[in-house]
Amino acid sequence: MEQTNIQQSPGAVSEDGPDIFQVPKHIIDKEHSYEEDGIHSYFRHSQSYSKYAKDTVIGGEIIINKAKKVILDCDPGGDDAQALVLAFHLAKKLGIEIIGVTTVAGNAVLEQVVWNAQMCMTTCEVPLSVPLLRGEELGGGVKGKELAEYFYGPDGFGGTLLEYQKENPTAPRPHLIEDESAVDFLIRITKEQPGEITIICLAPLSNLSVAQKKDPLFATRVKDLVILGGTYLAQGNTDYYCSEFNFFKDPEAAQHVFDDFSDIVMVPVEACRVFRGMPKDIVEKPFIQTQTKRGKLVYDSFRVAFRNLRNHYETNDPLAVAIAMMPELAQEVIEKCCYVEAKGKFTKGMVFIDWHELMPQQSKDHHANKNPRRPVKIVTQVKIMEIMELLMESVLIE
Ligand SMILES: [Ca+2]
Repeated sequence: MEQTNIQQSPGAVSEDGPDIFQVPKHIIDKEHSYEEDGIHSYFRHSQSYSKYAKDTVIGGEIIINKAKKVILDCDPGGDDAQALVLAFHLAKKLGIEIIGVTTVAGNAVLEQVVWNAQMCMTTCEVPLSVPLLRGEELGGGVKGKELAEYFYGPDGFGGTLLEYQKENPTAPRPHLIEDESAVDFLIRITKEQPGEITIICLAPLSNLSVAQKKDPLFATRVKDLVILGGTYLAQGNTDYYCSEFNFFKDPEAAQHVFDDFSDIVMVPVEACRVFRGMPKDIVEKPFIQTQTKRGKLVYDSFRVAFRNLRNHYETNDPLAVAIAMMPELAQEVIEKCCYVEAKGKFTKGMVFIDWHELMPQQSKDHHANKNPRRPVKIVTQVKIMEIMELLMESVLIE
């Protein structure tokens, strides 16, 4: 039996053998000591809340499934590019099957996002047998400058797409786009392979929400979701402060997904701020332009964001890929029931967490509660040095 080099609680081996990861009850935070110099005060503040969160870990082991078959739902996006490069690298390395790539508007308008995904897949030399599907426009009428143009550039990709289109006005589009919509693909493929597919969500959750509305049994056929998004400390990255970008852009979709899906791993934006606590020369390594095509893609797509971050690299999406494919990279996980606020002057897109477990939870008898809900596994800290090594590895391999 293949063994993972993680610390497991006694008696933690499940019938699924090596394909699970159980977070030890006693959180370990001794492997890495980051230099304190330069740590943003915001980051330190988050850590103090994180200590509070540790005290509220519910009893028993927390299990995160290791993905075997994956759909990448994305909105490239500079950090999506990094995430896709990492995903295709890890899939090949670990024998994980990538079933398809679905797109959704988010960092840029849908058509630009599809183009950017095509460029990522071509650069990663993804075989044409891996389908790319066009997804949904955002709910709520979010358009134009309300996307992330201010952060990643006018094409969501550091200007790379616009340059490519200008230099190659008649070139055929890279990688095929299926005629089937992302929503129809999600519904169909989960009927063909029920209970087998993990969806790694790197974007607003519009595709999942629309699929669930179209087919109310869709959620029951998805193995689990690993979502990059949301907040657990209400320390978001949008103008609404309490919400994270992906949830803010389509809060109704996020609410819908948290209402209907029962197996969710959430990597919230606060966990991604771990980059702020790292020495600049280390955090820059995977992003510095390398001689490989993948390295150039990552560098170019992120160059505007780099300037917006005051010449510092910080990325979100790759963390969800890493956790889905290598759950042992989770440093700290808590389990709490979560709800998403779709409206509110300050709370649009905010995740409400039932810290004291006062709301009804899903019990073994699913009919025991009128509003059953299973706890969400919230990854609050990751093993960032290992992830940095993987990010570096993913751009160095041609
Ligand atoms: Ca994204």
